[in-house]
Amino acid sequence: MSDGEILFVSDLHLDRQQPQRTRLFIDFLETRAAQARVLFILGDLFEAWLGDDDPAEDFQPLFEALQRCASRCELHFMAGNRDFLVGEDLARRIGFDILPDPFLMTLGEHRLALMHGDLLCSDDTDYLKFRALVRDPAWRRDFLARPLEERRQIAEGLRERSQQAMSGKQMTIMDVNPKTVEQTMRELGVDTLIHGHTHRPGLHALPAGQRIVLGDWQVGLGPSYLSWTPNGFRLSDPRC
Ligand SMILES: [Mn+2]
Repeated sequence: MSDGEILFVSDLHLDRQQPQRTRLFIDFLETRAAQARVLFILGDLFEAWLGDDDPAEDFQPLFEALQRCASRCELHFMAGNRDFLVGEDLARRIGFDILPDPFLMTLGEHRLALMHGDLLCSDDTDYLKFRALVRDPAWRRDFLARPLEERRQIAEGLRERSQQAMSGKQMTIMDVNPKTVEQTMRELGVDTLIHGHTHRPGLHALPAGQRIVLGDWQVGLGPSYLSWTPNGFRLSDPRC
């Protein structure tokens, strides 16, 4: 890849009930990201996405800002655990492509793996079972064939169950497993791993290289993003 700034964000959790958060991201797209050459959105752009046939009128200003962004720079999206139903229709509508998880790339002297991060939380076996189920093409087809309102109810039920399950889990279970991180980096042959999902932004030096964790977005805190220029990586998060 040639020179020019590359930005990485994740875990915006945009929600129709929280227009301020969407506004914050639109501002970021129109200001900070306007000069970037590439923008990666590494999952959980939406708090929930139930299918591309949802007209999502409330998100129209967001879609327009993303379209403007995609017309200026390369825009890439990777699904998170909350928006894994984003499909080719929305991708075409906005102008991004959908990356596999993990996605490998080279940046300067670095060999990178980009991930959402949920696969690294390997102590949470219940969640990984659920993930395998909902990522199955047959499950996806069946779910998307149901009326939108029914999908909403199913998703609501799933979310309640997941919140109950989470409240009984230790915090360490919901963080990455260090052995899984080491093993993943070794197997993929990378020196840099970039992911979100855990909402624990930070830079971690490891024997295999470095792990960079993107932060979640909160209205009171402001934008959280990672920037790469030929001078290196810079994590910009109000908590770091
Ligand atoms: Mn997530």
